[in-house]
Amino acid sequence: MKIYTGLDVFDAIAGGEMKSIDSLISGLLEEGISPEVLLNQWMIPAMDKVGVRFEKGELYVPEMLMSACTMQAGLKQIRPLLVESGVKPEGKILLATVKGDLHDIGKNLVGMMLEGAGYAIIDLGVNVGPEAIVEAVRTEQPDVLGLSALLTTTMTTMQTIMDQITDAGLREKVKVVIGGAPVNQAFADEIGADGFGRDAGQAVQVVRALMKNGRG
Ligand code: B1M
Repeated sequence: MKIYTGLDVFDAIAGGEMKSIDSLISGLLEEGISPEVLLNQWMIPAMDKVGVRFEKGELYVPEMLMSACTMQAGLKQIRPLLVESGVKPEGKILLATVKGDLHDIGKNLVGMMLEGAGYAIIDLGVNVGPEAIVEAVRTEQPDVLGLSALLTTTMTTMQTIMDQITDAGLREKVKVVIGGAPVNQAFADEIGADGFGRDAGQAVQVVRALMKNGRG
């Protein structure tokens, strides 16, 4: 009988092998490998490898998409385990990937980690325009708005969103945290966001710190 390891999960995601991911992950979980180890040591690095190969021209969009779908399937499986703390919400977080941008794996991870840290998540999805975001801030009254962008062409929409939130008179009512590969602290400062998360773990720390310092 073949013994599977985290490396098989890495290979399945990097190779876009949708069919094998469910049984691989459930087998490893049964063997006692923690969902955090699977995620941080094997699943995220696999997507990093996909990104590097895509950049080098070794992979094309359909292959990258197969890897992304495999990653999503794996995340779906470990999601309940990552969020099973089940305590009453520490606050409400509104999440969105900005207009023009369809990347949602990172945003979903951030949402999961925040959910695991005890926050209630409202996820508006991908390709969300500034108007819809402003409207959701108005109606949902979240403590924190989390924005994600993976493209250098879409990160600038974050500035538009900040401006429209201010114009709508809502800026004092919500903290804004941004993240995504092309975004950094300097950009967050430039657009006047309250925080920047380099990864999902840091996003939780930033949200916690902002909530501690009082709402809005
Ligand atoms: Co796209 N893509 N993609 N892609 N894709 C990138 C981003 C790219 C860097 C690849 C490359 O060239 N090396 C490149 C962007 C270049 C740039 O703008 N400078 C790129 C490109 C060019 C494109 C297309 C234009 C390709 C094309 O069509 N020619 C196209 C654009 C589509 C669109 O959005 N309009 C496109 C399409 C796609 C797919 C649909 C095939 C797929 C997305 C599927 C999906 O998300 N459902 C895809 C993928 C998978 C990638 C890569 C390979 C992986 C992204 C990912 O999921 N990473 C990516 C290369 C890379 O980043 N290495 C790439 C894993 C994820 C866990 O990390 O998303 O960074 P990440 O999230 C992290 C942090 O950034 C942070 O925490 C997360 C967890 O640790 N974070 C936050 C994210 N959001 C946060 C929010 C926070 C805080 C932290 O607070 C709220």
